[in-house]
Amino acid sequence: MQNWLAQLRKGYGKKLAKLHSVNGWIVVILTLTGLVLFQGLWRGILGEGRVIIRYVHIVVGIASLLPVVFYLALAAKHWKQLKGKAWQKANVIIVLGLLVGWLLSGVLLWQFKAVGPAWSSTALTIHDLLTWIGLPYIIYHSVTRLKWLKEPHRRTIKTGQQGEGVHPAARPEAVMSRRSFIRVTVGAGIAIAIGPSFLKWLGNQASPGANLEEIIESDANSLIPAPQPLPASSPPIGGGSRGSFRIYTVTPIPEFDNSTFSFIVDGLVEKRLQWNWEQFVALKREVQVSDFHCVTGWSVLGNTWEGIKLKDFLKMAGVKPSAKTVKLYSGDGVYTDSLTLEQADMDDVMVAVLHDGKPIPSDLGGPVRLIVPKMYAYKSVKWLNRIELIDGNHTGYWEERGYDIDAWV
Ligand SMILES: Nc1nc2c(c(=O)[nH]1)N[C@H]1C(S)=C(S)[C@@H](COP(=O)(O)O)O[C@H]1N2
Ligand SMILES: [Mo]
Repeated sequence: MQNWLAQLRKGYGKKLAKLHSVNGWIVVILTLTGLVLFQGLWRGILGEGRVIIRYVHIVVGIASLLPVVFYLALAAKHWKQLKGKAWQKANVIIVLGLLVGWLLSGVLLWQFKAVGPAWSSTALTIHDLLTWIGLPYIIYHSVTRLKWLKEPHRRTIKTGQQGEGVHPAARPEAVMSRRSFIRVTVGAGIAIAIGPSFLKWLGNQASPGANLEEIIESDANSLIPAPQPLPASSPPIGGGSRGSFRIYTVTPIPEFDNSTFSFIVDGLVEKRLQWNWEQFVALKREVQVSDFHCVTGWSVLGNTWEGIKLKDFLKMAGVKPSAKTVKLYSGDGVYTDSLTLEQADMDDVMVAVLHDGKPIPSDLGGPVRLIVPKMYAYKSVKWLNRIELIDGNHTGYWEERGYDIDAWV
């Protein structure tokens, strides 16, 4: 051990520089892959690529432990060297804190099945928060230290061009002011680029209710008449949902009106069924309260959903003995998923029309979405418009792209 440490400390300066650059590249990879995973926009574009990117993010994230451990071996010496340089010491602590925080919360997210939704949602909030703090910090740190900013002849371009006319004594001042000008510009640039998304994220955390209201206000569907909530829905017996939905879609968000909406049950059934909106909204509905969990770590708890049980649709249509699987289609024309007959028979699997007493807005899969509370939400098909009974298996959109077939929470 002693030998190993001594060995490591040889060529100390070079090692530290190497460590810094390896760590820098790790951060770049994690930033790029992390941003892609965070941005809902990339879901549809990348498809299967998203699962690979998630894998890279996890592997590189775990590998980021190595530079931390190597650094700790060199830390004592480095610390002595930083004597009196408070800012540089602070920088080291901030970067180490970020890396360790990201790593720990990341491991919880990676192991979401083992730790359960309560832990993974806390971990996701911490992972996001560290990113909102750490990303601007690291960008600032890197940009203000770029070589071309540090080279004296570049830094002093203005004073240099003015040539002999400038009193030498004026130069250091000019250098300083240019330097702080760059820092302020970089800082402002980062704030402008990242600020709005950060404030939005912060707002969602602080008041998910206001966020939901905004989503409802921007509902692009126009279906008449609006579904009237049952007494259990309004006010919602669940007391109102807690947490905020992240809007996920793999296509542009579809919109529906009375002329484009239809709901079909077909395939291996005794009687094919089809409704238009006026007929569909007249179906007798029920109310349930349940939690909603996404595999990526976020949850919305205590949702009061109002709709029709999936098994009631199956009863109405009459399932033929040869049917094995319930295939579920989204009105976006792309997304599908499936349940076995046994799973579809669960009491809380619901074709939902209202959430907390209000029509489900287009962003959240309205006018009609599926809810499978006991499974991860990729089973909860948005814009549900067709239920087909089939005799084989069907691999859903995300399962096809690497998600676990076993979606049980
Ligand atoms: N049609 C469709 N349904 C979908 C998805 C989708 O991209 N398209 N994403 C699924 C996933 S992974 C989740 S977590 C939830 C998200 O629901 P929300 O966008 O209402 O928050 O919808 C599920 N159903
Ligand atoms: Mo999800």
